[in-house]
Amino acid sequence: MDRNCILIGVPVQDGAGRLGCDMGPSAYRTAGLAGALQELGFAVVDRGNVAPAPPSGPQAHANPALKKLAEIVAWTALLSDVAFAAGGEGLPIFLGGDHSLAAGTVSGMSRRAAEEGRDLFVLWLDAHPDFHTPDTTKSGNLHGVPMAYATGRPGFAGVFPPLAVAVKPENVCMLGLRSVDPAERAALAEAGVLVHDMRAIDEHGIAPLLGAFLDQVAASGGLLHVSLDVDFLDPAVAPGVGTTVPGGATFREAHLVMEMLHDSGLVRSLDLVELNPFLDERGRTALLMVDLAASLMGRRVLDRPTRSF
Ligand code: B3U
Ligand code: MN
Ligand code: MN
Repeated sequence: MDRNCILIGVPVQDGAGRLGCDMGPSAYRTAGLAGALQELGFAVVDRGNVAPAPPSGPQAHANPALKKLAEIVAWTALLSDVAFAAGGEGLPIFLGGDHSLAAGTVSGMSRRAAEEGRDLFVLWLDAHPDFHTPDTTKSGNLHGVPMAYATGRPGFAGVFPPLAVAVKPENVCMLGLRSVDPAERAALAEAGVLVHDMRAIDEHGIAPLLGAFLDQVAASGGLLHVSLDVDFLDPAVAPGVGTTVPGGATFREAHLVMEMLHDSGLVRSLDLVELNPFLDERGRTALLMVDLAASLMGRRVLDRPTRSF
């Protein structure tokens, strides 16, 4: 694991259905992310927040439901370049912001992997697959499309920035799904994405499912990007998110995932997304996300501070 950690604030909220994700980067800073990483021995640079140039006007599309298309296209173009560059300098942690930011971070990291002659693998920790295209989304919220974009699904040409290097769908593992729209279900099956929904986690336990994927990444010499959506977690432990879905990962399952990721030594970049501080309770979701990031970066369970609320 790279010892240089680069924090990049991405206050995008135009991809989500409600306001508030733009406060996410501040909440992670207030919850002490940089200090937690420094305690683990990382050199941490906080680059502050990034912002794209405002789009010159609305962008037309046949789907009238689409919201803020021009804005999300601008974020995607910017973040793809930012991720490509930062991925060559250290381990970037993208502080969201809504999940639309992953269209940029995953595509940028995929280009970075190709530059190194390797494949990008993506671990997608989310209640949702975010596998809509601009044509299939009914809500029109573009945080529902980033993985379809990054894997080169049809429907993005001439709408989103051209993709330099598509992620191979078989290199993507989605863990924790429990809210999948019919069009996404069909597209996931057609593309051949590895999907472990909550039922699979209940039946088999999260460790063997994740372990098999990590073995696959290691065997192929790939580079791993982790995208953690707050709603991967059960809303009982992580209420600070706009799209709560019951039946999510427990505190213990989430920490185990992070600890296994740390032990694998494979992680090259991380998204922390969908935190909505306006909906949080006394910062508990922000603090939990910081604790999970610290687990991923090597904090051991016995070193974890006890939190009370
Ligand atoms: N699939 C639904 C719901 C959703 C996706 N991502 C989030 N919610 N966070 C949609 O709107 O596309
Ligand atoms: Mn998501
Ligand atoms: Mn989600």
